[in-house]
Amino acid sequence: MVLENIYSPLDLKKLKHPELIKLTREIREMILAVVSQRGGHLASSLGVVELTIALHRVFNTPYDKIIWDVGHQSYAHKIITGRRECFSALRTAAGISGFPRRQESPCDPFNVGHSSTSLSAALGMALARDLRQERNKVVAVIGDGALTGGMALEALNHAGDSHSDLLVILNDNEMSIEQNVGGLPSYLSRLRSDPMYSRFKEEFEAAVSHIPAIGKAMLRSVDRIKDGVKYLLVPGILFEELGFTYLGPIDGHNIPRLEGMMRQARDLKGPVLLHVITRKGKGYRFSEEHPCRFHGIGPFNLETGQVNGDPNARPGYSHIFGEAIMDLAEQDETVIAITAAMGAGTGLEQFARKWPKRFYDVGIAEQHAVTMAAGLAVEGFKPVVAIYSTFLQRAYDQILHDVCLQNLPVTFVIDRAGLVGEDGETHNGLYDLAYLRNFPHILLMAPSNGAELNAMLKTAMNWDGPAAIRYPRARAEEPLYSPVKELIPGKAKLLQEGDDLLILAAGTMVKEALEAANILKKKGIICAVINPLFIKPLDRELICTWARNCGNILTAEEHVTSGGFGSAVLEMFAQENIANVRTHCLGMPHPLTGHDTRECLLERFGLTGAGIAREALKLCMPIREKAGLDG
Ligand SMILES: Cc1ncc(C[n+]2csc(CCOP(=O)(O)OP(=O)(O)O)c2C)c(N)n1
Repeated sequence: MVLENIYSPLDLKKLKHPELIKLTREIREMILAVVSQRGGHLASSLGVVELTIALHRVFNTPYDKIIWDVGHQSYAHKIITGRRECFSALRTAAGISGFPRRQESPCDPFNVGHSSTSLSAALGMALARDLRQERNKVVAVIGDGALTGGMALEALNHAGDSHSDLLVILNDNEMSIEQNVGGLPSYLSRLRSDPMYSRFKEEFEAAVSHIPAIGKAMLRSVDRIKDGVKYLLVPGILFEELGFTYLGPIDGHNIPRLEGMMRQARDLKGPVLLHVITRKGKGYRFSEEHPCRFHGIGPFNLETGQVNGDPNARPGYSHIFGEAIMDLAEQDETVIAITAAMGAGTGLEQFARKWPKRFYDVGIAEQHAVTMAAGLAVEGFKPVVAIYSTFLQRAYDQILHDVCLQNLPVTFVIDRAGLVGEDGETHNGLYDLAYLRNFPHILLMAPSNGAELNAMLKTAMNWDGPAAIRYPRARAEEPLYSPVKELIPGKAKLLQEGDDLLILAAGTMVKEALEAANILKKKGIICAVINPLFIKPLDRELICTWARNCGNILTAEEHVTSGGFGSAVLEMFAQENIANVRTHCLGMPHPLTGHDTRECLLERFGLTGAGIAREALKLCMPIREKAGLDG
């Protein structure tokens, strides 16, 4: 084994080529063994094994900084940078994160998880180095998908102009999670298929610079001619026009070639972009054939490539949404579906197949998705924008400025709202209520089962203004479909009556609240339970009446406690002068760090039937004492 002797990147530098080839195999085997057990981001990590080795042989981390965009492809980097022995505990509570984290290693200079941040972060580090007059190198590794994100383009524009030494490695595997979107990927594809320019450029420069004595000066003086030639040979020269020296494209699985080009790039002045071609999923048949399915995957069988799972399990909320929107789109041809590079994840595959002209995957461009939806809405269409809660954070201003302030009928379908589990803190959807609740005109809904999701979608589509529906990364609760009745905005549902305690449970917490009420009943505490359905507007009359009745109120939500549903209830109580009640809000602490399964985290924060009952008992202590229930 070569890998068992690798404790740090320094150990890589002594290896000869045949050992490096062995090492690539061993790293891939380790990634496959662990991800098939624990789940994780497989295809992207398998694709960059050679690239990672070459980077760590040419650069000196942590002195030099390597910033991985998104960070889902960083498994080989983790294995090489001192985390080999704990790699088997990847994405577990006690183990390492699936993404680079500064808290984990000095070789992770920046925390990541969201796309297209690497260039901005790297430029910041390069500028800091320049200000301090230091000499370390800064490298950003960005995929062709992440490069389409607005932030990356903003950073390219600025970095080219900054003249700071910065190496951008464009890891081009021709894929985002799904097919890439737009003009930039087509441009890259032209570069890939036309190596003539890069060959010419290298040969030309080598030939001129070897002319004794005057070669280097001549190279400078023929720059103008060279530019003219470039225009003849390359359709765009986009990166060079932005101020980068463009190198490549080169084979990203050929370590000597990678190292050679990286050394050349490292020694150049100013911003350089090295275009590297890799194969997503490289080295495992199933992930090479199905890179999208193996982008992020649960535990699976290595032999068959099949995901372990219960075929009879209830469908997830994303699936229920995917079906519900089909029905609505059938009845109303103004319904448009929009996703930002997550068509399959959000359940829109069927829609895309049936109505390709009414489906827009805009790429990793959440802000653009929202304002484009606003444009469609102004023109009389009914856009439904399906984005994960955590990524919708990107579009805060667009939701306010372009949709809500104009009161436009855009429906936001907020998937993965709540805890996402193993992907950890960068991916949790715990802030959407807090960032949306104060926007004007918007309806905010949270279903507690599949049927409610159907009804909410219909309500949103018929609401003449913005609406949002949040639901978790989870199997949908029953009933799944039942007759789709439109809801009355702001009308909550009283699920059961009681005098001792009112439980107000949003979305996923409804089931847990009912379970808690059962537990409490056995202890002599009779609870009223309300499913608000709408987080905004709240059903003031129903909630305040039952709050006054019960005196003790517990709110529960899969969201941070500050600024969420519980906060909204407390504000309402203050506005309605509801005094002499005791209220406790259950939710997530802020900030929530680290990662664990969704179930374990719910348990840890008391967001289960038993947990809610426990809090309720504390809240109701005076009742218990009065009734002599203790002891
Ligand atoms: C803001 C944001 N939107 C969406 C995602 C989900 N996401 C994770 S990786 C990825 C695709 C990245 O493609 P690329 O950069 O080409 O990397 P590859 O996986 O192909 O190596 C997407 C859309 C994200 N992480 N961040």
